[in-house]
Amino acid sequence: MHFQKAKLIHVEIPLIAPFKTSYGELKSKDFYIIELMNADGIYGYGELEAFPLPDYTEETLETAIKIIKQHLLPLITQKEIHFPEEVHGIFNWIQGNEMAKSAVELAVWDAFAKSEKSSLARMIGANKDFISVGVSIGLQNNPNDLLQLVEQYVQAGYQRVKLKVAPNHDIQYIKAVREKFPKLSLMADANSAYNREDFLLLKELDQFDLEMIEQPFGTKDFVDHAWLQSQLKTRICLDENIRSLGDVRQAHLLGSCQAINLKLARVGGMCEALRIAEYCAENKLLVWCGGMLEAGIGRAHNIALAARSEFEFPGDISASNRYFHEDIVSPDFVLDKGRLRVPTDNGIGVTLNSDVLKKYTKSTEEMLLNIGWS
Ligand code: OSB
Ligand code: MG
Repeated sequence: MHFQKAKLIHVEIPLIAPFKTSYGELKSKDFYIIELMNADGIYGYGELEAFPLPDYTEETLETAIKIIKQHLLPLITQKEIHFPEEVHGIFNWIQGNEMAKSAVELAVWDAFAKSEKSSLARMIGANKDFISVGVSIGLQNNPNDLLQLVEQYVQAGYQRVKLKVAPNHDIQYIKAVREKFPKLSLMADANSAYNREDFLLLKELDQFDLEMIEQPFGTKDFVDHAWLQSQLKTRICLDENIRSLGDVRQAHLLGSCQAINLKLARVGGMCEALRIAEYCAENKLLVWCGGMLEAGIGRAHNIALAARSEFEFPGDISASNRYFHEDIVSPDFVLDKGRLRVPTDNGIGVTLNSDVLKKYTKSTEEMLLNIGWS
């Protein structure tokens, strides 16, 4: 496949409610859509999920878009691409920059699925028609506000609830939710807000029958996580630590966790994500699909991945209306008995909604590949 044209569309959609974590607060989803066109006029779409600030990982929207323009897009035009799996190898000499790589790689996957007249899900060997989904709730100002939100999402049918936690925003909140919802599939995500000195606090969290505690310690730490896992009966899940299959192997062999939050954007795209999912299944590590507050393009990619058989635990892949008043794709994703339907149309199975897109587009750049920027 020869790619001839790329378009970078900078979009910002307001979130229905601010999303607060131990890193800070997000009020909108600020992102880029990467549109590729090949010589047959087939389009492929990817979404750049890097955040404005280098807090969750070191990439930012600014650094990632620069890497995409200067290095990644020129690379995919230098030779014919026969399979989407080739892209990961072509990008391999570039260190890090997983979110930039993922945005471009996933656009290539979409284009290949469309040219083979297959849905992306079927193309990657995913057979589910529906996926079970959960919801991730940001830090709240008091336990009552949190209880109201949990109630609302449980009523809507979400099959699992994740609560963000941070020092002074933990025991009291988790306890309140657990008391009101004794049977709810519940978990906590700390976004690396704790360290070894907080052990007694984390030990206290062990009593609430949580599915797992996600990323309690630093984003590069495997050793203290292994020590903590040996002290707790609750599973530890790693998120920020996991940038490649190598990281998953290290975590597994050291005993740093029993579960992996797998995000396409954080591991550089589909090729690495599939390797990780297979490794987890072979090694009895629980693997599930995480989220980055994706808009419609990124959400569609996540759903294709989560439709594979390795993903039994409900992902952080909520319906469009959990995040936005209106999404940039049609159709948007609607909750159906706590599940989302896996699109069956070709490629990612959704199309850009040009009216909505126009409303939230900040800028557009077009690049004729091999020729330059216009
Ligand atoms: O830690 O999983 C996380 C959102 C942005 C950055 C990091 C995380 C999250 C979420 C939201 O938890 C998941 C989602 O609903 O997209
Ligand atoms: Mg997380």
